[in-house]
Amino acid sequence: FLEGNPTVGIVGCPFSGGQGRTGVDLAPNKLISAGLVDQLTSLGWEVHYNSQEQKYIDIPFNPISTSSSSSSSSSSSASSEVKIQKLPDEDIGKMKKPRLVSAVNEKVSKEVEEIAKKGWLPLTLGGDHSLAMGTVSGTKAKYPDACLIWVDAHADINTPLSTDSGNLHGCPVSFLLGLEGTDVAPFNEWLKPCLKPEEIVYIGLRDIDGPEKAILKKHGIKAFSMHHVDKYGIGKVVEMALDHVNPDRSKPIHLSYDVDALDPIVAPSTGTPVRGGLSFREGHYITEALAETGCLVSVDIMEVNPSLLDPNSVEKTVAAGCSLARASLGETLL
Ligand code: 4U7
Ligand code: MN
Ligand code: MN
Ligand code: MN
Repeated sequence: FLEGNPTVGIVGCPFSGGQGRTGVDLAPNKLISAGLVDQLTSLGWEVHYNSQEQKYIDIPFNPISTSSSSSSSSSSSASSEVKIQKLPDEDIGKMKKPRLVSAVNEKVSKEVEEIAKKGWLPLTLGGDHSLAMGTVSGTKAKYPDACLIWVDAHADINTPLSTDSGNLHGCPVSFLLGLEGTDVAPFNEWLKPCLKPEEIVYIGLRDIDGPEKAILKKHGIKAFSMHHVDKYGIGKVVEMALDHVNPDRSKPIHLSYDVDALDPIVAPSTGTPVRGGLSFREGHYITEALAETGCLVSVDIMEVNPSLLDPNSVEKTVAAGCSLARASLGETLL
């Protein structure tokens, strides 16, 4: 599906507004500092940065604060592009930071669409997983028949009505599907339902809210939990997952990978760790097998949080993020 020489456009998204912990916004820079660009270049990819700034494509974010007090622009991040726009961002219903999450995702969607339309593979580095509203809708704009493989401990399918936490990183899938309660401003000003229930499959689930279970059941959404990984083994699970969303291996695939799918021993520095996760090899097998299909057109690596736990934990998690990205882009063991 890609065109010309294999080319990847890295979309760095230093964004944490979809959940309550800061630090997940530091991940793109950490992954890049760990050498990801050279690693992908060594695999034979042409790697694209923002052409002017000679760095990866870094979406300018506008933190919208609820406080109306004076703006002490904490320019601790290296980005010169971050504009501080102090607008009120009150909760809408249960949704926290809806305007910020919506505005950022609209930008991400356009960026991913633009990269995909060049025939390149967008590699989005989160940031929290609310960003998948943007990445998946951007991929779908270029490839309307793309299927979605969601690797996560969580289903991220809460709706604005079902969410308990109000954190939008737990809701992106419901917006993509257009479930009840998602046709709501400001999201509906740009995000149209673009995914059918039969076009998504989950791998790695083990922490699903009650209402989410009901939603999965109601819409007949295919999910392979850790129970299935134990029962069938990861090889069979990936095969069954592909048979469901991509039986002829003829459709483009978007992979949205939340590193909390991995066991916390493998990827400890993430905001919502859940024990009993994928081993290092199981986690990487998924990306290797998807790369082998030749159908991967867009990849997200989400929820690395370099500010959590000790330096050793951070290093492990960042290294896992890089190796998952490499394996997704075709790195093999032999
Ligand atoms: B992640 C949760 F309640 N379901 O909605 C929620 F358990 O992107 C967690 O997968 C969401 O890390 C986790 O807040 C979102 C919670
Ligand atoms: Mn998760
Ligand atoms: Mn997630
Ligand atoms: Mn998480």
